[in-house]
Amino acid sequence: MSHKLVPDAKSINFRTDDMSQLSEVERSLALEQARLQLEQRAQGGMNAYLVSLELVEDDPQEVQESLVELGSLVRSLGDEPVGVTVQKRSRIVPATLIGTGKAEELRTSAQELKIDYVVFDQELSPSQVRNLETIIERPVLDRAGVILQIFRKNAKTREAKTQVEIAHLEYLAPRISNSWIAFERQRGGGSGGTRLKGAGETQLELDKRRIREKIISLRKELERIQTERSTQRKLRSEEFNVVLVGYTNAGKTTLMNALTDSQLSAKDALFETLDSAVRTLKGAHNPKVLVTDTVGFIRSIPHGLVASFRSTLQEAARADLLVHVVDVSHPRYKDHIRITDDVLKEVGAGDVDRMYVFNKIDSLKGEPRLGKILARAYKNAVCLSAQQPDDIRKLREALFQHFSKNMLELSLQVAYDNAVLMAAIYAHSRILSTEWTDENAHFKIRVSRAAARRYFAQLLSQEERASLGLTLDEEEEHLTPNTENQRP
Ligand SMILES: Nc1nc2c(ncn2[C@@H]2O[C@H](COP(=O)(O)OP(=O)(O)OP(=O)(O)O)[C@@H](O)[C@H]2O)c(=O)[nH]1
Ligand SMILES: [Mg+2]
Repeated sequence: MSHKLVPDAKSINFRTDDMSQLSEVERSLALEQARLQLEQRAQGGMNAYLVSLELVEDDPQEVQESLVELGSLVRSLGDEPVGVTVQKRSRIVPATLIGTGKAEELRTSAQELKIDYVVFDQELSPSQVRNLETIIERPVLDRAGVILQIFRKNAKTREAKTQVEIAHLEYLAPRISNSWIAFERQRGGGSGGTRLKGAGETQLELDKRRIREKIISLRKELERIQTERSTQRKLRSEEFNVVLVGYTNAGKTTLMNALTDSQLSAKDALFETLDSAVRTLKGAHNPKVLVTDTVGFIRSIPHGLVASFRSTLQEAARADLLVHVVDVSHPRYKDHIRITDDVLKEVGAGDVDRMYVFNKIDSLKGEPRLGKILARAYKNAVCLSAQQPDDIRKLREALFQHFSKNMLELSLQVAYDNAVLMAAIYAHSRILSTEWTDENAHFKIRVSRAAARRYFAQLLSQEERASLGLTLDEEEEHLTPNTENQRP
């Protein structure tokens, strides 16, 4: 069985060549090849055209802002968004998302503007991609496709590369299959093709199986890498762990560099950071505070990426404190907060102590009251500019204070048959030391004040609780309403 698929394909330069001179099959192969080049390339420099659909129920401003963000995504790939269009419709066209007339207009614009590929802000099904490519005669990507390409470009460590590769194969699998089907259908239509069609299906099955096998082996590889990493992480359990989280481009890495005197890459690009980095917070302190920088979030993050980055994101769930960094100069910063909070919940970090850092206040001119408004709306918030050394000093102080105020060390004697308490210790505290005697286990643990109150306070004597400023609910009932603030 010989399929000369790629060797037969004509190499097309979309900026100069006239696609109308090609046969249907040649066109389909040229598109397939262009798509592969687009996905495999190491460099930017391409021209992209951005498209969005605005339905009656959509907020026009949100559609515009999402398109601006799509433009930043394209620029982060090193490409240039040279044109943009929004189609308003009452409902989508299932086969092509936008109307076919509009898609035909796009073909003309693509020729005139020398477009290399077209990006849709909405998610496209594999068959919509195929139909649109046939009409527009350019490779078509959706938002998820662009995000995946940025991730591929920016992944540096073995772990990140493996995670991205899994997500990419999962994204690609249905699309590869569909172009095969299209190709075989065209060939079959040409010269009495039942045999060829059958052969194509076999090839399709083969491709699908290869991709599945590759995904399975990559997952195993990822597990191995992550097991190694979790052993390293155990060594650090003595320290306080601060994890920086937030929307992409919020300034996490800039803050990380300033707080820890590091030189990690921070720039005006989306998803600049994919690999978590851990550094020690500057300033004398015992125990040490470690700061972790993480991958940013974005709206409509491809599902495969959240899934394969799940274990990296779960670092957030193990943090003693999440510092949620927000670019408050961005008009949609509230959406960014919500989207970040949603992902955090999804990875099991919804209940971790949190501090909000409203960053980039230097770019906010003419809103002097915002700081006060935010401080009122968000408990535990700091407004700052990551570029101001004085602000960084204040944040560092706030972090130390948070830990001295909110973390407690407890000594607990636990009977061996008290499975509930044992489980609570393992799930909700950091174990500093364990001693096993004949009668019971003696744990020294570090917990947040909230967890101590919920899970462990009833084990302490009333005096111990009072000295730690912990109370049980029924005790609190007898106290005056203001005692919370009077405790040391
Ligand atoms: N004006 C201003 N710009 C800032 C501030 N903090 C960060 N930036 C800029 O914002 C851009 C993004 O900063 P990063 O630190 O890379 O952002 P990030 O959150 O790590 O982004 P990703 O890793 O892509 O998710 C860079 O160009 C920074 O120079 C600030 O306080 N003020
Ligand atoms: Mg970063």
